Amino acid sequence: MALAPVSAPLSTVDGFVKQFLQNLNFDIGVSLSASSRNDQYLALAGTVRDYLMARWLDDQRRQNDLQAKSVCYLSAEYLLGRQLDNNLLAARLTDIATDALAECGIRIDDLREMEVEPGLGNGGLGRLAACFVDSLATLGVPSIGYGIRYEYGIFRQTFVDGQQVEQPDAWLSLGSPWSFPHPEAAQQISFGGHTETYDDRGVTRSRWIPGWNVKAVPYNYMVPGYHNGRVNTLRLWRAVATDAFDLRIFNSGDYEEAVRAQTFAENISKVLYPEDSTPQGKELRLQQQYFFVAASIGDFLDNVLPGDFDLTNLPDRVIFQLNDTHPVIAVPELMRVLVDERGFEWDAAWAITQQCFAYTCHTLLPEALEVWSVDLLGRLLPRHLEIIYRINDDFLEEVRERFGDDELRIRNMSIIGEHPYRSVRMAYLATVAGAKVNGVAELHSQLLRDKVLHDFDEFFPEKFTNVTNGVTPRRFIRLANPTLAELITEALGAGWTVDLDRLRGLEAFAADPEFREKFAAVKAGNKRRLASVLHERDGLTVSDDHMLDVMVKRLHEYKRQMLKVLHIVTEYDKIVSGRATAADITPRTFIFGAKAAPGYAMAKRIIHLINAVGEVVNNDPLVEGRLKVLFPPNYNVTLAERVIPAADLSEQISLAGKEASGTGNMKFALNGALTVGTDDGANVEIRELVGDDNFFLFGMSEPEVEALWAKGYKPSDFYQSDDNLRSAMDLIASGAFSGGDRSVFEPILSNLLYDDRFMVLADYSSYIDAQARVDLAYADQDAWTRSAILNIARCGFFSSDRSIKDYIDRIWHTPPTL
Ligand code: 26W
Repeated sequence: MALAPVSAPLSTVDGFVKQFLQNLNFDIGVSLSASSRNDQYLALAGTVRDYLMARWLDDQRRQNDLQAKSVCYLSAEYLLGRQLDNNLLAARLTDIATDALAECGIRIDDLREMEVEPGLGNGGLGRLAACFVDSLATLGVPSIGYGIRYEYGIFRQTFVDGQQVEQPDAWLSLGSPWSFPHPEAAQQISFGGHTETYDDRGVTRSRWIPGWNVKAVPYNYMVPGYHNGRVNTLRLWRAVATDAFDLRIFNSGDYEEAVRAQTFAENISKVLYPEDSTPQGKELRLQQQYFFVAASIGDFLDNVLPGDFDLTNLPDRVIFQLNDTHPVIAVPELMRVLVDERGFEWDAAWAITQQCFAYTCHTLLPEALEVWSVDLLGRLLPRHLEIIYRINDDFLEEVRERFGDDELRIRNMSIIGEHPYRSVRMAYLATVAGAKVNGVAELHSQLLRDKVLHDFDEFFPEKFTNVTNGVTPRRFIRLANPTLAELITEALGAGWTVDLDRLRGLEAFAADPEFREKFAAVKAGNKRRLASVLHERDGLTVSDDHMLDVMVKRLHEYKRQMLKVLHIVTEYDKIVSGRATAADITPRTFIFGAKAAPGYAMAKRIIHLINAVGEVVNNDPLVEGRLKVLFPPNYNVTLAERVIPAADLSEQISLAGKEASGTGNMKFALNGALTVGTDDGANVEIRELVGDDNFFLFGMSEPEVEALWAKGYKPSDFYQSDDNLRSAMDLIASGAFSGGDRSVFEPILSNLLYDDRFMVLADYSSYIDAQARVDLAYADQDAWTRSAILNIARCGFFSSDRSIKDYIDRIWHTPPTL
């Protein structure tokens, strides 16, 4: 039976006011006059939630009835950003809510500011997962996102004397109106203990006798599709102590021990690991990984599938998409459930498992590929280790059959590595077990096949495919850039938000002077908006008449923030050395946003240097305010939504062959910034689409990088032979940015001169040339605007809707059920 249409009155201003006041009075327990902004925010969120609720329940029931094949997206990270505006937009409630609150004497903008974004991810991979759940709901694909409800998300970054200091992100402390805990649907998750064999009517079987367990409690988040009445579910797990465990200890009278045990259990979902490239091999992280995938698989089998389901047909009902290696322990977990708990023969279970997983790789850096020491894995998950060994034995047997006793090949392909210690290579396990393996941009997928997983590509070439990343146009155009969205709708009509290829229609408008003028006004408005945000948030000043040159992304040496620093110092150096006057320099504001992993010393030093350069350049009267370096702390999704629409120039300057895809690059292009970039990741595809005239390409290509390594790269040769470079580095070395202290940034400089793994010095002169072309192009504002519009018109391909359709066609085969 369909639910009563409780939502009907909510789609009127009067109905909305009533429900809002009702929530304020009865859920929050305050009168309007006594309510705080946070109370009002919570009541508003509750009202939006009420509106979506009927659809959500309806959807769950419909999906249940349909029994269609579902995607279970397994991701340790979801970098969601604020929910209020997104949910208002999806439900078409923005105007109604704005008016309703105005009737109550409340400015909705003030309430928007109350929301603390759930920062449950590090960077690109986590944000991609958030874009994907948005597209899955908008396209109407049966799907569940599974992950971890960290109590503390990515740290809040502050600067003290220019250096990064991390603060805990207590995002739940003022309430969490978007989620619903379901303690009754908890899963019990076990760890530790040992395995034993036993005789099952003449067959020897293994079983796991765990040492301890915790409860996984699901928190459900609504994921509304855009204007389609769909509401999908994101299910994030929280760890709590099991009752039995508690009781036993309480009864023994050891209160302290009971509290300790509880804390121990709850630690599992306490905090997001802030590393985003160098896995530390920490036990708690492996606990997190197993905790959430075991809960998710258990949930799907117990609660989503009907009770009498024959698991032989599991591949018809589900595909588990592994977002990088973080959830790969799901592979032996499904095998354990099938073999140990459901009585399947090994081969039958393996045949099922191999069809139920697919793996997305998000990196090319060898040090980012996760491995777990056999020691640790065997201690925490002894049965899983046995299963991994068996998978590996069977696999290597097949390799032998095909290639003979090629021991080198066998060693290279083994899921178990031996050096420097015995370990499980999670990427290899995922590749062997997965039906498909994909990279996240054309170049990246090619390099995976040619290099990182070359032997596997030879062994099963049909597994490998590409799905180029995408970003959701709902959040990154509609919400982030409402004036641009209006201009596009004015030009093209509605509909482009869910069919981004229609942006092509803007090509014709790029030639229209009136449209260009309107576009320029939109950009100028976005710059003013950013200026006011940065002023209020950080006391920073953005001048109206500067080019905004933006580099926002995690701080990592391969992304080469140092190349950007060297460009800035070169410009400054020209002025202080008298090689140029301020008047010769195109006025630019450089904006950085970047968090460094707390244990990544070099990255933190580079942050310090950026702040130090800003301090000097911004205050030197010789510069006459024509160069500004701004580094607002704590770059996050909320700030991204303000920075990206205001940008003129997007910095995508990683060493070719290192950035798997990038997704910031897409967001900037779709908001009409031009890119200065290397031939890396998805930059390659952006450039192909927008054309060379509308993209500033520089630097070595990936084959050129390889060739230079092969020949022998000597960074000091570049330092010696390039006067600008030498002078800029010497200026830093002189202590000019460190109060005369030459030691502060010395480690950065010697790293560049003697190590320079990411070839900053080799690409420097090409980068400086590209920036000169940028200046030249920017001098013709009208031509620049035309290029900006063409960037938007030609980048519709980068909608995450297209990515999801590619996943459906190439990997999932799960048609939408709209
Ligand atoms: C601690 C271990 C670890 C290692 C890698 C944690 C997280 C990672 C991620 C894979 C890092 C990441 O976010 N990768 C980025 O994924 C994006 C989405 O595909 C790509 O666009 C970026 O190029 C890639 O760096």
